[in-house]
Amino acid sequence: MAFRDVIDIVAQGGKGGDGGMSFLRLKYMPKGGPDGGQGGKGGSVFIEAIDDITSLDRLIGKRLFKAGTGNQGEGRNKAGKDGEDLLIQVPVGTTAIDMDTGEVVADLLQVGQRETLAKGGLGGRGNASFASSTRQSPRFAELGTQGEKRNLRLELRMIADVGLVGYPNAGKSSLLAALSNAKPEIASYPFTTLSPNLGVIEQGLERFTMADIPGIIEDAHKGKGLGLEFLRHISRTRLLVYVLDIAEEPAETFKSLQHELKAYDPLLLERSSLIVLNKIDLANAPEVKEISDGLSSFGLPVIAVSAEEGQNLEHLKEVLFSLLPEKTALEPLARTSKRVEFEPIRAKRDLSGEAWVVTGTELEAMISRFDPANPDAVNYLQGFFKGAGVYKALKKAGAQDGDDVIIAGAVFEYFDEEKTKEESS
Ligand SMILES: Nc1nc2c(ncn2[C@@H]2O[C@H](COP(=O)(O)OP(=O)(O)OP(=O)(O)O)[C@@H](O)[C@H]2O)c(=O)[nH]1
Ligand SMILES: [Mg+2]
Repeated sequence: MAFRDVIDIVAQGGKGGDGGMSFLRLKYMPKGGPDGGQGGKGGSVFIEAIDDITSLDRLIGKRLFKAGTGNQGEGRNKAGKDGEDLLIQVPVGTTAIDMDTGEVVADLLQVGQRETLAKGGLGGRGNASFASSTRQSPRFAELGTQGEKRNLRLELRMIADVGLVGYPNAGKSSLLAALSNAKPEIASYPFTTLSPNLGVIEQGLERFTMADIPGIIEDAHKGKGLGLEFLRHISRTRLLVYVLDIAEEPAETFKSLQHELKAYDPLLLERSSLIVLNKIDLANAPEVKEISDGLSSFGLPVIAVSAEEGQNLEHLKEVLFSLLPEKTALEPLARTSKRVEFEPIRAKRDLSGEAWVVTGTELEAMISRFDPANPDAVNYLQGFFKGAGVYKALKKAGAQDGDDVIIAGAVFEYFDEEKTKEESS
């Protein structure tokens, strides 16, 4: 079975529908008023944590997750239909990181939690919205805006209450299988487990989850073996269990495991922990006692069990329940917010020196919402330019009547403010 815990996707909100361009047509009213309705909103892309999956496998093979486009506004002031939302379902413990800004867009810690990955575009206003006493038949409408588009990395950190760590072959999967409902693969060779397994352990009404991860070996932190990249999955467990094979130098192994964990994240050593000494069926009682006592010197509780023969497992279960620290709310990853730089209006000569370029955040956004080839729309925009201070800025910079003005890629002609006023009335 494939197991993916990191996957890159593109989330794209749907484009908003354009505003409708329509005029009321009645039998005895050939020249009815404008009645183009609002364009529909573009659909958004959401991510949601659900209960019954434990990997990102379902998303393999798909890269673009695009929500539906909003429909154009219709006549009779009828709004266009909104675009359909798109829902991406992932396991609890998934984070979504914006690859371009580094922003943590979503950190899903609970079943049912839902966050927006990419917002849909806005619908444009229909021509009915642009009617005024001086403009009774607007022959233009506002365009819908593009939806947000984000390059995202989805990353899963399993959120298990208890995490099992140990050398390959120590019996981690056997322990998980013996204690929980999980059915991981178990075999007598190292690196049987290639991806984490998650199980649920129940006692009366209480329950907790337990995960095993691939075996860790010496120098894992230098990239040896498989273990290290999977340590991420135990980074949020509340209790760590060191699983040691009684026949494989348990004390040395324990020290080596702690060394590797520390190299990955020193805080892991401060986590509530215990030692499970496994495979006690391979030794006699005095040997088990001697080794257990020796391990006690590390200052952690030591429970001796046989996962295979079921020895002392009920006791281990009780200890696990008693040691599990209170469930505290998980700390969500820091959310750095995306900064939108706001640029005021500025006019300057373009590189060729033959035209003027006017920039400004609000201004550029406004232009993208109208068709520059539609004279009525341009007329409307010119009214907006005036209010926003574009003419003032151009005049101050030295623009002359008839000069070309480029705003967000669209070309307009400059006329002195006073003349423009006469024209538009
Ligand atoms: N005798 C004995 N053998 C055991 C016990 N627990 C596990 N084993 C055996 O040890 C071997 C490894 O067990 P696994 O549970 O696959 O070990 P693991 O730690 O998950 O190993 P990796 O997935 O490779 O890291 C298997 O052959 C098991 O049958 C035990 O209590 N006693
Ligand atoms: Mg295993």
